[in-house]
Amino acid sequence: APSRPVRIDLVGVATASGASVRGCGMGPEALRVAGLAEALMDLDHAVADHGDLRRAQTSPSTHPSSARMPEERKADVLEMAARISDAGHAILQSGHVPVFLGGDHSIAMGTVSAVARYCLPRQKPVHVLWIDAHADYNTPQTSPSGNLHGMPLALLCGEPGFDEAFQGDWLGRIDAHNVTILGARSVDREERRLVQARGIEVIDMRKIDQIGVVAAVQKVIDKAKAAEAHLHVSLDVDSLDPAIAPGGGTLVPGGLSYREAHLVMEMLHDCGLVGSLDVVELNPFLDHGGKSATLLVDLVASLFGRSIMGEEPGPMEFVTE
Ligand code: 6HN
Ligand code: MN
Ligand code: MN
Ligand code: MN
Repeated sequence: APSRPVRIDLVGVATASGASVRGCGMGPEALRVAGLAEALMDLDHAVADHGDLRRAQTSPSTHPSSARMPEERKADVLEMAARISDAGHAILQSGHVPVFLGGDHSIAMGTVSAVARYCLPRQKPVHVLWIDAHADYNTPQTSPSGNLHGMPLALLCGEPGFDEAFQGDWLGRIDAHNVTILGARSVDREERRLVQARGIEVIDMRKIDQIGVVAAVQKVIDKAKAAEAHLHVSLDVDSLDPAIAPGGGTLVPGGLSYREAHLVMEMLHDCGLVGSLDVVELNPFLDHGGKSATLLVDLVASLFGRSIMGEEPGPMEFVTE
């Protein structure tokens, strides 16, 4: 995100239809309570809160703990994705920076498609930085759970195996070579095979332990900078270590530390390439006294320019055509 004040538009997406654990539909409200808008305004950004996208009716027969995904949950996800895509596209057209507050990670079908719809016709490539314990690259064939929050990247990268119901602006919008997954430590067997076959860059926790987050994030920044790309960051709360962020439905031990996560965000701020953000999978029902929500707010603030000493990060290296 640029260091100059920008206009940030918050879009809540109150849904858990892509997940099997209930509660992340309350994520947007918890981020508000934790002071997200105030933290951004404190950095001199102009913030508008668009409220929440949510379905008018939720069928009581939608049972979120079923082993296989019921058709009705799939319809929820697809309806929301279309609405998110339109809302995000309008925000980008007005020159503002959209920050999407999830909601489960299936909302990225809509958020990334909004960014692609806006950028690609303007010859602006899109690079997606997926910060997550998981790869979210399952297809309906490979998914062990049937949950759509484990599939958005596969859909966005045009993976075969999604039926006609999945037709939409998101399908195949992203080149697998323009995706980096950071923080992974739980990838399903068949999912791993697909990720490898498509050449998706995965900077997993082992790699981070070996090279450090600075080198890891610099790789992403260099790539995005060389391509003169719009960088879209999709931040899943479960990328963080469960000890510091317990508020998620699919926690995996061994995640990013408080300091690593902040450094990632500070570096992303300084690169000036981030033009849109998702904050997803926060489950206030599972959180401990707002701990995860507060941490996410601090991380978003770092991404938008908060620094310890409050100094300017020096001249921004904007790429000129
Ligand atoms: N998320 N790989 C597992 C699945 O069910 O496909 C977990 C997915 C988690 C999704 O955290 O956004
Ligand atoms: Mn995810
Ligand atoms: Mn995850
Ligand atoms: Mn390619």
